[in-house]
Amino acid sequence: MGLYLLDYGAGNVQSLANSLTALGHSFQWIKDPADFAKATSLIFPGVGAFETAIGHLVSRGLFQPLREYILSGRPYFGICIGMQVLFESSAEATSKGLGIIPCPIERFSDEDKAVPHMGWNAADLITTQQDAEGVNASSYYYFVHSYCAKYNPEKYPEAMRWVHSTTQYGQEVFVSSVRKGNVFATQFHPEKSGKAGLALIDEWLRKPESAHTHAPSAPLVSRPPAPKHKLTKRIVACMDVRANDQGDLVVTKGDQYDVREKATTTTANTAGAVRNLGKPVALAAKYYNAGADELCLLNITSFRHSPLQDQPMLAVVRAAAECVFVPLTIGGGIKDTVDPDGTKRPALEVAGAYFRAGADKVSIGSEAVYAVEKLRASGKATSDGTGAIETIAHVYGKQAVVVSIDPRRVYVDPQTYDGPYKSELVYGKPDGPENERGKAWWYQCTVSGGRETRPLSVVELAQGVETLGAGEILVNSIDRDGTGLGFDLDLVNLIKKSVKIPVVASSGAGTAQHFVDVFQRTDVEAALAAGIFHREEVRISEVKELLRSADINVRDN
Ligand code: 1PR
Repeated sequence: MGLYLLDYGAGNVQSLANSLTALGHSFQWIKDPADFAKATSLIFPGVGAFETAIGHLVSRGLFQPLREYILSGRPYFGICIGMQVLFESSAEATSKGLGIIPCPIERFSDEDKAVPHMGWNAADLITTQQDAEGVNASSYYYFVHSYCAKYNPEKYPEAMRWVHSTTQYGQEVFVSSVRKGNVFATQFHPEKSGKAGLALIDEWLRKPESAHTHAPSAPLVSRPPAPKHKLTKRIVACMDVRANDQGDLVVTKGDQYDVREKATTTTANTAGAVRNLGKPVALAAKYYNAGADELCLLNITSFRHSPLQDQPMLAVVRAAAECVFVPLTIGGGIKDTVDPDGTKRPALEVAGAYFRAGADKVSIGSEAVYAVEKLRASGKATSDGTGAIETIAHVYGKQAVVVSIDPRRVYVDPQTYDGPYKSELVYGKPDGPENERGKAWWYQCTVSGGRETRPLSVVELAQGVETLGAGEILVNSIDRDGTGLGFDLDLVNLIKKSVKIPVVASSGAGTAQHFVDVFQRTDVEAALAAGIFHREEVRISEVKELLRSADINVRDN
């Protein structure tokens, strides 16, 4: 008897398990239908695609037992897809949901905003007359979804009696949590919502099970409470990871992607060595506690070997996920690989290993370039669906797939240039940096960490990966990497204006002001830095303090 977790085998449930362990709660896993009878309370952390979730529940004989458990009146806590399956259906899938809440799940409009809704937003209680269930209107919670239950009391009055909180994204108000009888479920991920989310999980678990069985229906209100917040801007701390010359995995940092110490800046015995800025797990924990909204671990030499053979990287992810309760993105080597013994490893299997280790998103670099080149060469509008982006997005949801772009500027003489990508040219300003004056440039894609340029522009790559199903784009810049000169705002704007999915600006941050600049002068949802955080030149709290003073919405720790 006791608390059980339901894992349908296609999502990062490890994060929830890590949260419960960190909070001191024991639990068991539902492994087959008979286990439901032993559960006196159940948490279903659903990550990924609705179709995949329903498909796995049905194929494992868990779908009906789940419905029977919920209808038995025992406490149920659903998370993300674990909330959406309570509804009748989803526009994301042909499969039906449990139909316990009589209304459909629909897709966000992307007319006025990026989709998926990815980041930290508030959850506004529909009434303060009821038990808040740990939902704190002044906290921020992590959302990552393209579909939602839209708040619509006129069309779905019975369903809206389940509403516990609503959230506004763009011009749309949707149901961010439901609570009625023995059911409590959140669209956001409390296990990835830092201290506020952990407090919510802990509150639900510390209550006696009898306290979770008779939650009253919500009042039907024509308009939900005025949202107090909007989506915050995200600050991402990035750790470029590789083995140093002694074979230890270290956090390194490139200077325009060159990670080796220069003779001029170090003592003779470290000249040429791989820069060592610390241990990955220790730095991940440090940045989580310092208020980073997301962490990114990039295995920058993974192109040399199969990441599944690279057990140290999986061990780093597993260890980091045990002490970090905000989203964790893992990049490097997410592609079809062949092990030294000839075993083929599809990208989906490589990604699955990282998700099971506790990653929330995987970042694809080189493979995305090749996939878009292949798509463009086919002359078709869509691919054959067998590539890394498509297969991972299909199983884990597009929000789990980030594409990391490694562009390098190609300078041309604007007076005489007659080459490709004229529409993407950026022109140097007379009062701009000396190396830009009188010149123009476009941005060329590279693979293998900038070691090889490819016949593809960043706009072609960005729009190509959006077509293939990527959920977010990480825009690096080889020219700005490690320079401290600030983000390449021309590059960031060029990409942000060419896609409808969220974009993360990266490379070049040197001061807190650079974060204000990128959020004031582009529409990116997030900004990433590495060197200034590793070298402790700027603290994350200082960045957020300056952003708040510029009236830019950011999450408190
Ligand atoms: O091609 O799918 O195996 O992925 C490889 C991944 O490793 C890609 O995401 C690629 O960007 C990254 N990578 C490869 N080589 C390097 C290198 O530095 N030699 N890291 C590298 C690139 C870019 C950012 C960096 C920001 C912020 N790093 O991650 O952290 O530029 O730096 P800053 O704030 O110090 O300026 P695949």
